[in-house]
Amino acid sequence: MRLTIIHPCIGRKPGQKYIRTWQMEALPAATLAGLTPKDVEVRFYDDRMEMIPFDESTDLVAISVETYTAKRAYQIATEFRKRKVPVVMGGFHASLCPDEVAQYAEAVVCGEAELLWPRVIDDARHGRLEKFYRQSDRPSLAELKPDRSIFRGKNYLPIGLIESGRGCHFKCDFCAVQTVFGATQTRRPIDRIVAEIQAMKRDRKLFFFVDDNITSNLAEAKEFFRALIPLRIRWVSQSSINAAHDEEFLELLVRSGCQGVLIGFESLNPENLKDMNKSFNMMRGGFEKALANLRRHRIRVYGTFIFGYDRDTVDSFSATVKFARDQSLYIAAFNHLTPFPGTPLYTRLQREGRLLYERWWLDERYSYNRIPFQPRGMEPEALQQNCLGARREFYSWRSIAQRGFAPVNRSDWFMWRNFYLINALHRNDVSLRDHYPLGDESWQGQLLNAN
Ligand code: B12
Repeated sequence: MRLTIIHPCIGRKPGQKYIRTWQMEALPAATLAGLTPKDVEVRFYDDRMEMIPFDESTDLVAISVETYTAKRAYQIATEFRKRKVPVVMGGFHASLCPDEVAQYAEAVVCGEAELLWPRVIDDARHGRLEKFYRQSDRPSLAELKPDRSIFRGKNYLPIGLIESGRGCHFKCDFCAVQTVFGATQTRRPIDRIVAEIQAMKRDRKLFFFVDDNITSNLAEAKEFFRALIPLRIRWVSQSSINAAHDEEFLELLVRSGCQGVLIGFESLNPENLKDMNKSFNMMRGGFEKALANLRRHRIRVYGTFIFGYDRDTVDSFSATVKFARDQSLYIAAFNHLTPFPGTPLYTRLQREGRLLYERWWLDERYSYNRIPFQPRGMEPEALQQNCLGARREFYSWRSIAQRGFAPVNRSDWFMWRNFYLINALHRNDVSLRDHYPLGDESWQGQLLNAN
């Protein structure tokens, strides 16, 4: 049996290559390949960087779908299904909108694939695919063995992506992770992660633990960091702010090789944080105290901010950028609020009649960075333009030079050199994705309905 795994891109402008800035290995594809029985011949195509050979013969196609990549995924599915090849879709969007995804696939996997995938393969082998495969509780991650051989010959950034845990116990109203994982976290056995790192260490200068929140369980995270110390690696991850108030934790972070953490600050306005169910961000002295602690330990911060919550006005932007500059953030993201389907936020905006496009991810009028809802404190256009303005200001040469000079950002030679590279890339990216199409604009025809 031959299986073709596809990682779709967000979209493409006619005759142009996809934006190539942040191309990291597609871990969902490697995870799926690792779960596939060994007698199945696996091929993998990354739509972000190569053409998909639709005419190559195969028995089953597996596509990962996120909300932003849904339209493109359905185009790809249509191409294969026109050629009579059955398509299975899974991933976050498939878990959030199974009925929509089912219109374009023979089978949909809702939730995590660890226990379901061998059954899907067996059913496909025997020509008896079911429409839905649902995983309701959380499977163990103990046997997780991503098969990275599928990446051979592809030109990814030399960053090792590894999962140490999956899910987060917080319930932020905009986050799809809480919807899919029910605000729970599962973790992998430490010895398995260590073995995976050992095997990858030679050709990776930096590791990225892609956990939704590596500090969701502080006690287990500490134990994990202790095991990382002897490996002498450099790593980055995503964390909630509570970790920045725990001295033992911060010491372990540094000793284990942590170079930086992404923290979702989201908003400087406590009322906004309350609305998004993220008041814990203000704990123990709030952002300033947390950032001072992180700086003291030389942990760099990728701060992410969201604009468009109900208390935001056009004045919120400059105050936030000033804060990000004053705090010498290594990098920062200034994004508009996005209502992902299935989230409490989406339901609220829908109930309040504030969605400008019901299913923005499929709407012909929608493109990347367009505001899909009606904000309260400004017009959608002002929200979009001010997000762009915030990025421009934060990634101005003046701001880059100023932040690059901060002790926290230049304390490690490797990270200091990369500071300029990464900031220059972000500067270049400021408006690159603006009005980028969802789906391949040059794709012709109708999406083929599977129902
Ligand atoms: C790492 C990461 C990134 C990296 C990408 C790295 C890369 N390889 O290119 C970076 C930082 C660049 C990134 C960017 C973005 N990301 Co991101 N990212 C993640 C994160 C944290 C981990 C992804 C991962 O590798 N997980 C490990 C794999 C193994 O898990 P998995 O994808 O869930 O797969 C399992 C199942 O879903 C299922 N499955 C997945 N695919 C398939 C396919 C088939 C056929 C089957 C059967 C099963 C299946 O099986 C797997 C094993 O159980 C996820 C959160 C998460 N927990 O997944 C967010 C997440 C995927 N990202 C998200 C978003 C929104 C974005 C951005 C749009 C953010 C932004 N504003 O710019 C961008 C652009 C994304 C894009 N498509 O281009 C959202 C997507 C929400 C949604 N509704 O689609 C998520 C879920 C985070 C969130 N809090 O909501 N991201």
